Amino acid sequence: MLIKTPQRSQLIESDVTNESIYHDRRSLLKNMGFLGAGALMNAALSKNANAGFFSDEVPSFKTQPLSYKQDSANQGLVKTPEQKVISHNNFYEFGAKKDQPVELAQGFNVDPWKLTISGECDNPITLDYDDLTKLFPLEERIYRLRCVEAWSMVVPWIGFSLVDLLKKVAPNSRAKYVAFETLYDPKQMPGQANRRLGGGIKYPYVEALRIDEAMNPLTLMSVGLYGKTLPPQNGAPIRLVVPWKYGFKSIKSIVAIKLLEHQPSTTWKNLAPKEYGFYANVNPNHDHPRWSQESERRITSGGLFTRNRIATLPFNGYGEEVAHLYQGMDLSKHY
Ligand SMILES: Nc1nc2c(c(=O)[nH]1)N[C@H]1C(S)=C(S)[C@@H](COP(=O)(O)O)O[C@H]1N2
Ligand SMILES: [Mo]
Repeated sequence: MLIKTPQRSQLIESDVTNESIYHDRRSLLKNMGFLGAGALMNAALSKNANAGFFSDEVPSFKTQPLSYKQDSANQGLVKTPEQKVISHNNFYEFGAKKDQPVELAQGFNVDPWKLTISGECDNPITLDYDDLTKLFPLEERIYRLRCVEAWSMVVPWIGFSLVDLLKKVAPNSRAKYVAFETLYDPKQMPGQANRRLGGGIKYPYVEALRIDEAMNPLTLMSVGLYGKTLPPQNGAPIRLVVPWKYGFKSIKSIVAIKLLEHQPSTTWKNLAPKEYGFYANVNPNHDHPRWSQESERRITSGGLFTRNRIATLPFNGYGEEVAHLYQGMDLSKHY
């Protein structure tokens, strides 16, 4: 069924969301021929198309409470309200619109799950669903998350450092990169079955880090947020969180981690290499070709028209912990 989206609903959406950059990224996809009437049709069909930026829908997916050690250092950060964290998402496997994942991911099956860690290492392992929350003591990490689209949140993640997992598999001397892969299951992920709904991305979604970035203690394998296991729209049952890099590096619903000798291809860099680099370190001095990265819109408890533009910090404010990883590199070249 084809529905012609009235011009007006587009206006309402951009007014309400105030998210011109969101349209910018979609216009890239559109220019590349990926989005068209179909994507607008999806928007029109979406229950919340005109409900605004955040869904007030109560998600039906059942999360479980977790035991964890509180983040004592960062309790002073003003957190983005949970309802916003779980209803304003980028997870193109469940639709390229911000309010689609919370609607389309509620039936997602996370148990059983298999996560395989293999490649250039001495002890490859496969974890199942229970291992993800039981293998390591869990800690809360309250981190800023800066999307390349120039909005940001503060999220109380729960998880463990990736380095703990890497130590377990014992990388060998050829291991220079760590690659991550999201589940490929078009039956469960409608964006993988429908090219338009999925924003034209070639699936599975893949990401990677240099091994020293992966070993940095800030690099988190997250299994929860706000005290509970992750809801599917945020990447259940396990996702990466790399707080000094643009959000697209923080790959969701991971089924494979591979230690590699050579830098692998990664999803957004592959789609538009002039716009999205391999490193993707948050950098206010290197603009996206189509918009400035000098500032960001912090998503807070305020309403839709709250003034919440703040300056973007180099490495998203985590320079003390990570700037040394890039010493001697030209960050405008290695963006
Ligand atoms: N598999 C997968 N991982 C993904 C994405 C995606 O579309 N697919 N989007 C990324 C982007 S662009 C951002 S900003 C963050 C958003 O995480 P959140 O929805 O939990 O805030 O997830 C990242 N991880
Ligand atoms: Mo993002």
